[in-house]
Amino acid sequence: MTTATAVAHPNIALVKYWGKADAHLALPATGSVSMGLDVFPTTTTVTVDGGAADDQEALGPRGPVPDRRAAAGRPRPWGDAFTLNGHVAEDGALVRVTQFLDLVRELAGSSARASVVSENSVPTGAGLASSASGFAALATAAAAAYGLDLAERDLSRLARRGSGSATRSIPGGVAVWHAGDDQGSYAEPIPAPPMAMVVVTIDAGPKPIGSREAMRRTIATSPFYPAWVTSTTETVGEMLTACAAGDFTRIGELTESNALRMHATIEGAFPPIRYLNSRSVAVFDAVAELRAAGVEAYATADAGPNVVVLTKPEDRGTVAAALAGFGDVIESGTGPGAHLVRSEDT
Ligand code: 2P0
Repeated sequence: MTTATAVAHPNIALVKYWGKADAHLALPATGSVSMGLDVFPTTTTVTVDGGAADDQEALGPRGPVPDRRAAAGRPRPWGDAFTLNGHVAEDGALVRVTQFLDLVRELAGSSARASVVSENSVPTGAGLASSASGFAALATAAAAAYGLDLAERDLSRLARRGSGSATRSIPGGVAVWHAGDDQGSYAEPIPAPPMAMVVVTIDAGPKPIGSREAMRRTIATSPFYPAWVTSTTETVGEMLTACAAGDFTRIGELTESNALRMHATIEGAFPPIRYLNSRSVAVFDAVAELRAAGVEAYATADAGPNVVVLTKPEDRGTVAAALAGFGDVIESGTGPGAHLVRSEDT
């Protein structure tokens, strides 16, 4: 058996990804730019059954293999196993992991099944990109466990197939995810000034509509979507220029503007989708007040009510103290890329 363990962190987009050009290949409609966090890591261990040439003939943790024809077209109950935060996953979550592992097996020329054990400290489903750290860690661990030696660029392309935002959690730090074709759509680190974030968790419960479905509805029904694609493409270029120049103020202004444009576009869907609630808006107001008082802080929010505030490392304590009344407040610096912490044949 081969076992590999990887750690990955979430990232928060400064310029958002919202909408796919190709759902099968997980190609985004636009580029995006993010900062990787150093909090909320996901640790994932993938163990591959080595010996069996045809894994479906092997005995697994769930017992002997049933008649494979009877299960044709259904998730393989004797196939991969996935445990998330101590709970055995079934149905949707297991299917998504199995489909991802199928891609890895295709690259590796393997038919061996795998056991995946993941500990995710992101509040799952709360709009804090749990799928980003989740699929970045899974891609890194699974590639190693199946014996693939992928360059960072190809690992980020692989992670992309699991979840779009996971592409950017492979390099970590400040990263750009390029729009493009399958070969050209990957993430890479970019130079940027020192930055920090303060995560204000207003609600850690599951969101009413997942981002994948919400993206589809936005594309299909929001009259603002074409303008989102045009303006975000421009904003990516402006953000890359601001990052290269070390212009924190410009980075912050572009970040807050792009987040509000994304939410406006989503709110334009029919039936409407609204992720921000009144407490989220109150945090945006408080951040504006901080700026008026001379503290450089800029708000952003993903597919949920929680607000993340971009600030300078020296101001993160001040910002966290000012926002403590709005919810759980966690400070983060710029985090590392996804990395292996263990890989061995047993
Ligand atoms: C982002 N979000 O750029 C944007 C901003 C949420 C709001 O990427 O369908 O879970 O798996 O590619 O990556 C969340 O969407 O979607 C996301 P899929 P994903 O971070």
